[in-house]
Amino acid sequence: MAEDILLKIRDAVYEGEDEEAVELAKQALEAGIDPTDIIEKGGVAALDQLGEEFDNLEVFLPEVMLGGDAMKAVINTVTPHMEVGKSAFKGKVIIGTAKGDLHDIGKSLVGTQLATHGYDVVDLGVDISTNKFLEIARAEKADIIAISSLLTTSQYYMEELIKRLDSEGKRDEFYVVIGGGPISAEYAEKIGADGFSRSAQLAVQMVDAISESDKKPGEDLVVRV
Ligand code: B12
Repeated sequence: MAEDILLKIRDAVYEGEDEEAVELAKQALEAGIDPTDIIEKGGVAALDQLGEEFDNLEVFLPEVMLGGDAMKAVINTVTPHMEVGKSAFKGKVIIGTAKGDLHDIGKSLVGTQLATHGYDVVDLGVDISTNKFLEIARAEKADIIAISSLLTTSQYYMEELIKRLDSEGKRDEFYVVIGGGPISAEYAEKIGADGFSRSAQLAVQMVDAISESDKKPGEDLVVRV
């Protein structure tokens, strides 16, 4: 039963049928299916398939755009049903997608998961420059800067931000955590990030581990894949 609805959601997102996807997501919630499963097994699976087919020139940008819109509609439907963590305020996170990159679905999921697990999250949106990340993180007195990148051309800005902190002699000002399609643990280690994870759920575990450790920013890489 649950598998059936999730497969139908996956098909609706793949086809870019946002109204049908929302209707099915509501049915899934009523059937007691976990909102995270609806997002991951329903929507993300469809986007992964679209991404692969886009790569192979089997589908084109309009189809991917419609799929992305349907996914967002599903996320908007299910996120109000995610349980808010009962834990006390754990720290402030500034999150955004790197400069030149307009992909916001994964970034928003990470932000939502962190917010529902006790973090105070400021979501800056997409196409965020290094200057803007630092300016707002300083104004907000953030603990953690979280950067998402889905394009190999935008991932460089993660490195740029860490280099900037280093060159200002302020690497210990913020923990910097990163993620997104082309990002790997090796890349995170290479640029001296503090954390990397492969998914939004694992991002919570990774950021929790950072918050609970007594390491300073720049001292250790925490990976959850
Ligand atoms: C949907 C989509 C789009 C939509 C975006 C809609 C939106 N509002 O976001 C649209 C159609 C607009 C789009 C545009 C483009 N796209 Co696009 N897109 C995708 C697609 C199919 C899915 C991305 C997605 O949302 N996945 C679902 C989410 C949930 O997964 P995720 O982002 O990876 O996030 C998870 C983890 O990575 C992690 N995570 C993510 N961020 C962070 C951050 C932190 C701190 C942490 C800890 C973890 C974390 O947690 C998330 C949740 O579990 C991917 C293919 C793919 N499978 O990734 C291509 C893809 C990313 N796109 C691609 C390309 C090329 C483009 C375009 C350049 C196409 C074009 N010719 O115009 C443009 C770029 C526009 C721009 N300047 O950004 C390529 C990138 C290739 C590359 N390596 O550089 C991909 C890989 C497709 C492909 N196979 O070629 N795209």
